[in-house]
Amino acid sequence: MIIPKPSAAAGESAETYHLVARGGGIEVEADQPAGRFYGRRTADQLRAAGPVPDLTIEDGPRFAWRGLMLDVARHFFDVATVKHVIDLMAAYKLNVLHLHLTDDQGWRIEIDTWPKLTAVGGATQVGGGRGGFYTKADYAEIVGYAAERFITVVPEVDVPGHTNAALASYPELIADGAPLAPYTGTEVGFSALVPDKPGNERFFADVFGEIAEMTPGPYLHIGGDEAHTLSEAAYIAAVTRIHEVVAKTGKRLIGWQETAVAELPTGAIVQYWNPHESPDAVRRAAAAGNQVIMSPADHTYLDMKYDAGTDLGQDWAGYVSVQDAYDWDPASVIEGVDERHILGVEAALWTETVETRADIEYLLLPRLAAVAEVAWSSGAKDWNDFRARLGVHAASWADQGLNFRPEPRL
Ligand code: TNX
Repeated sequence: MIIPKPSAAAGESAETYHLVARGGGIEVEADQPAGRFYGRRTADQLRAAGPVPDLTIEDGPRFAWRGLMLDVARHFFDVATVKHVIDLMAAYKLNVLHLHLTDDQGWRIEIDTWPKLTAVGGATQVGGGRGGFYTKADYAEIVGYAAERFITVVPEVDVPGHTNAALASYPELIADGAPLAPYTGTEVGFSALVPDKPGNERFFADVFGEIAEMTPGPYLHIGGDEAHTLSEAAYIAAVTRIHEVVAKTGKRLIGWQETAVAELPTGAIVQYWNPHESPDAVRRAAAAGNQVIMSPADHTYLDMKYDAGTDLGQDWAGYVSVQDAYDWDPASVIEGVDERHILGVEAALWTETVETRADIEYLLLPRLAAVAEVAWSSGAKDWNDFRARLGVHAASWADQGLNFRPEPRL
């Protein structure tokens, strides 16, 4: 039986719903369309579990931000595949698709004023394949498909590090001028826009300006991770400048945890990810009123292997079993970063090892359902109860022909 845990937030947000099952019929009531949508998703799960007993559910989310990040830079995924991921998210009431659109291995979004970003930077990917990119029309199609499912798309252009694809496209403007080869490996941290190059200013303004125009949602993600070749001073200067440029677009800024070493503008959001680094700067940012998105790699990095026997994936943050993805509390990850500082939870699928739709499915299922429950439910979590409920999901994934990972002890 799949009965969502009642949430403390029930009755308080546009996403809450009331569900009544009587005599096999199910009725959903909600104040707002999003709540109605989520009520129907719960009804889908109830029906998938077999004959529906009489019951009443009052439900609403613990966190406003329930996300999945998809890296389309390391390997490119076409619009149809992204829509498929959106469908999986919608089934579990996730509401933010964060697209990691640029990295060393590829630039995946059309920018009219800098056409070589996609012509050159978009033409390859990890392993040397053809890569690809989204035209503005493709991107609008993704944004529209997501919106119909109450999912906001958050674009990430990762700067100033993770920028080999951009540097190789315009070496004379934003790099040191020497020709740069496309990068098809999987190292991180070796690239950065060269400070003080005259092209940087226009690059930031044009790119973030066009991205903002393509984005009906309120957020822009500027990346900011792993710029290891820059001095701390140069890094802070770059991030501060980028913040100023993005502020002009009127969008709300998000950056990976590294950006918290800079002075963050009011309203900027920090995304925590690396359990190997000190969370001090994130704690300071939270204390200063900046909200935090929780993506601790040891619980939410769904590109980590499930265990030693998993072919796909990485293991730098350890293995992430289904239980690891389920059994954690976002408000207990960083001392001093509490419920009131946390905007929400986001899973991440980096794609260095991920090439196909089937690969995506295998790493997401069942762990995406686990992280989704962490983000949604404020009831006490019980791993054995979740594991038992997963059996119903697994049967439905099998019916849909999805390539999920069977939990050994379901
Ligand atoms: C760390 S998470 C990265 C990514 C890699 C990922 C692989 C983050 C902000 N940076 O560049 O793809 O690990 O797990």
